[in-house]
Amino acid sequence: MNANLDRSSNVNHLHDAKANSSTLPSVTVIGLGSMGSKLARTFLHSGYVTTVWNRTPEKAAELVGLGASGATEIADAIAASPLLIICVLDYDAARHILEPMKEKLSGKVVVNLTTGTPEEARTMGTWMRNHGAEYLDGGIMAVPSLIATPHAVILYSGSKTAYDNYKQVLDSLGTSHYLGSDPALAPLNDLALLSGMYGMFGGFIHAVALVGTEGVKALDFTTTLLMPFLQAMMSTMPEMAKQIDSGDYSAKDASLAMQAAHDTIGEVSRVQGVSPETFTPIFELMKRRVEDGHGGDDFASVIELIRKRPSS
Ligand code: FVH
Repeated sequence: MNANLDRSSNVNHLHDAKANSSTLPSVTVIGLGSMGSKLARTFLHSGYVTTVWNRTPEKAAELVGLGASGATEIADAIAASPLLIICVLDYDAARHILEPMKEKLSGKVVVNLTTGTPEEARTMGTWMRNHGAEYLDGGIMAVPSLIATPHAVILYSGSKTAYDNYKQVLDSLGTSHYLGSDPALAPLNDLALLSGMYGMFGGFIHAVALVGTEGVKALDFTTTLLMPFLQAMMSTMPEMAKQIDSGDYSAKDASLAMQAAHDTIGEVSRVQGVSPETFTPIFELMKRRVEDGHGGDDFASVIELIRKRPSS
């Protein structure tokens, strides 16, 4: 990937986009899978002149019917708008589409909403800058049906200028969060949020399986007991987060030694015929922390067994 810096044209274009607030900027959406199609429909609905392109052109037909311009060639799609939104399967697909177009990217703002790794985002950001484009990486924390509602949280990182200039356009998709200038931050936070979600879902299916052995209906248990309980437990998270930030884990209510004294959850699960395999990993970490002499700590100190501190 060759360097081809052309910052001046970027800056001019970005100033134009912000200055002329009475004219809505036009948008190109590249990738019309379930998510890309919904993004394009949202831009159209919000009044933006929208151009669309997809590897399989048939997927553009419905959007063209709704008023989008369907580009046959990717080069035409890129030329059509100052703002390019790309949302395809993965970064390999994004590179496959954009690499042959590198000479056409100068002066564009590229917002990549494809899911990827922090390293892929950083590499893509450098490549874009080297070709004169402003780059924002994005992580969509929502399914297509939530797009255009406040529940669609979308994380952005990369060019702050691009974010500030196109925030209004991006806000039409949901609730935007800008996380910083390093493009890696959006995918890192995206994956961290998903990890939190899967941890919670793992606990959910274990809990429901456990009470299900005695005929308790999943829905009753979930709405009446589990959700209120988890909400109460979630309210303790800021305190745990403070402990993690400060490194002071002194137990206030419930020590690790007390919590890890007996594997009652694992034992009862086995007696009831339920596999404890979603619960066991966290319990093993709690026990290890106690064995290492930190039984007087709160739960949050378990992070010391898995964390890597940022290099200063
Ligand atoms: N859908 C969702 O709920 C999630 C929510 C969170 C974020 N993701 C990410 O969004 C990216 C796109 O997801 P999608 O749901 O739109 O995915 P598909 O419906 O499978 O569409 C895939 C599009 O990618 C195109 N594509 C795939 N490979 C290539 C390639 N080699 N060259 C060019 N385009 C390619 C595909 O084109 P086609 O098959 O229609 O020709 C679709 O446009 C994704 O990163 C999610 O993780 C969505």
